[in-house]
Amino acid sequence: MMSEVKDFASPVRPTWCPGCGNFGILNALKRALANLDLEPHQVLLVSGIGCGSKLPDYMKANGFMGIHGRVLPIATGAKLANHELKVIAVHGDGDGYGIGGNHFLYTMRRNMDLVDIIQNNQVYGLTKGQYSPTSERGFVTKTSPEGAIELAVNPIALALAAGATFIARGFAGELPHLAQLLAQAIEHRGYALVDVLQPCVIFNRVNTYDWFRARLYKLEEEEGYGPSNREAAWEKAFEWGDRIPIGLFYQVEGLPTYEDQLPALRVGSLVKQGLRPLTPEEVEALKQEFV
Ligand SMILES: Cc1ncc(C[n+]2csc(CCOP(=O)(O)OP(=O)(O)O)c2C)c(N)n1
Ligand code: SF4
Repeated sequence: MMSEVKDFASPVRPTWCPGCGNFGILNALKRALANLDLEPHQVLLVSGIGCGSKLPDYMKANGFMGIHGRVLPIATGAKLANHELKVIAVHGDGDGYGIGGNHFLYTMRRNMDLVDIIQNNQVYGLTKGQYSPTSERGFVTKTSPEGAIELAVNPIALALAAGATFIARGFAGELPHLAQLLAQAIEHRGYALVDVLQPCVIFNRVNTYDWFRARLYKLEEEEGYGPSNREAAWEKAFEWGDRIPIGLFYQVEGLPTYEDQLPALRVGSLVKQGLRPLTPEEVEALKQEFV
């Protein structure tokens, strides 16, 4: 029997503000998983702390809500323990690109086989509206009345530079398109970034649904664009103004993942490897080696 969107429904009602872009991401993710005929027990959602990180509560699947910024180390550990799980990290731009920024770079370098969904609302939602790593320069908040000073992080360019093997950007207001991108990311073997433009209707009054709708276009509709050309992707990564691309920027298939190469996993994933206590002789041999 094929799985359905309702198989991923949770009885917990979201506490997100009405109109929050996270609803679109939640619905697109359920649709992507159902379209791939996956079942809740095959999926692990790992989140951190933030409005968006509440998502695992609102879906039926395995879930782990970690601490702010440490989503990718937890997702990595889970994947190494059981690489049959579809591991999906889901967290805000503050969590993923700010406090978790170094994990972001290192998970890409390793080509861990997991999906990294960033709920990119360009603001700290949960803590009530401070500017975030992706806030545009000059973005005014109560704690930055004269505007954000730093340059905004460019996740697509960072991902390209760090060697990510799947790099996409979606929009929370384009559900079928986002569901398709998420399905592609889940099917990709290796690290897959899906940066999702996610309007925060309370604390970001600049990057609204209307603001995005006036600017977004789809890469797949751009004549001559294909996701296998790194140089073309690099050029598109810097397009952020009157026109903003969404879709698959870049994908390279067939490269080995970290799990493929880790010697300890050659005989199978850790959950499949039997554990046994050391014999007294083995303990003695270890003592001789280290004492
Ligand atoms: C180590 C640590 N530092 C800071 C915080 C406070 N804090 C909680 S959520 C958050 C940022 C939320 O922004 P983002 O990650 O973009 O998620 P959003 O709420 O916008 O979905 C911060 C700074 C925390 N919980 N833990
Ligand atoms: S504060 Fe913003 S990100 Fe948080 S639930 Fe409300 S609209 Fe969504």
